[in-house]
Amino acid sequence: MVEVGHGDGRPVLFLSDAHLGSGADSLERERQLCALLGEAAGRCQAVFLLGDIFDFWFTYRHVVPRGHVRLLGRLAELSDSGVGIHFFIGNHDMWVFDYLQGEVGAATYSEPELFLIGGRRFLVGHGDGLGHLDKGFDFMRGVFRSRFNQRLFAALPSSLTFPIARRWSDNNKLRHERQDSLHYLGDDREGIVVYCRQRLEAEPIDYCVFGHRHTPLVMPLGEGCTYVNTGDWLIGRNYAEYSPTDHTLCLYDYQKGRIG
Ligand SMILES: [Mn+2]
Repeated sequence: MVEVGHGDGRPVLFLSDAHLGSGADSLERERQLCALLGEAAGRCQAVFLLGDIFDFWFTYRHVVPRGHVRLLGRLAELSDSGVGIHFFIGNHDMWVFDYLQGEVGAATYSEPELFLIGGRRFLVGHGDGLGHLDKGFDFMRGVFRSRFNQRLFAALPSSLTFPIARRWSDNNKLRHERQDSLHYLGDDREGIVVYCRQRLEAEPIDYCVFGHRHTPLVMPLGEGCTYVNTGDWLIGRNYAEYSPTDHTLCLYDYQKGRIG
């Protein structure tokens, strides 16, 4: 279990699925995200970025892909000012690898992880491939997470590989639309819920915080545990904020205020 923060009462932020690089308003979304993180710098002790922050990324040994410089700079500022950054790799930006660890000191995770924040136990992750309800997705995830395929990808010219990656990203989006999956699908069809309930049988957890579903949600899971989905920073401008002083975890929209 990873202990988070400085033991003080300052809040912790969670957000996911900005899919920067996707859509005509990407730069505007990036600026708004930087504004939120700028406010967080003086106010929060840690920020959790729960996956698919970038719509696509590939970390090369010697060169850096174009784009996202505002966010990368802001993350570096945050980290330098002492705010802990916890970065989860999503299914769109799984090839970030250790880039943010090295550049901005962000602790990076590729699987769900348990954290102790203000004395409460948090199970945190992106949320893709959990519950193993979609075998096709599981297979493709395995293909893209294979070290061999990653080395092959790195060795090929980006003019060839980036269009392939773009298609994988678009295919993921089509899958979302086809399944009309922006709505809660039911307890037995929500992979994150299936997974969290299994984890809850083995150990006590106070909060399960995930992204990936693009649907902001607060829901009791039983056993005193609350499931929070951070929605997105793509259609919404959603984030969750946990206050260790009064042990509340609330959902907000940066433009609309509190939503849950
Ligand atoms: Mn995702």
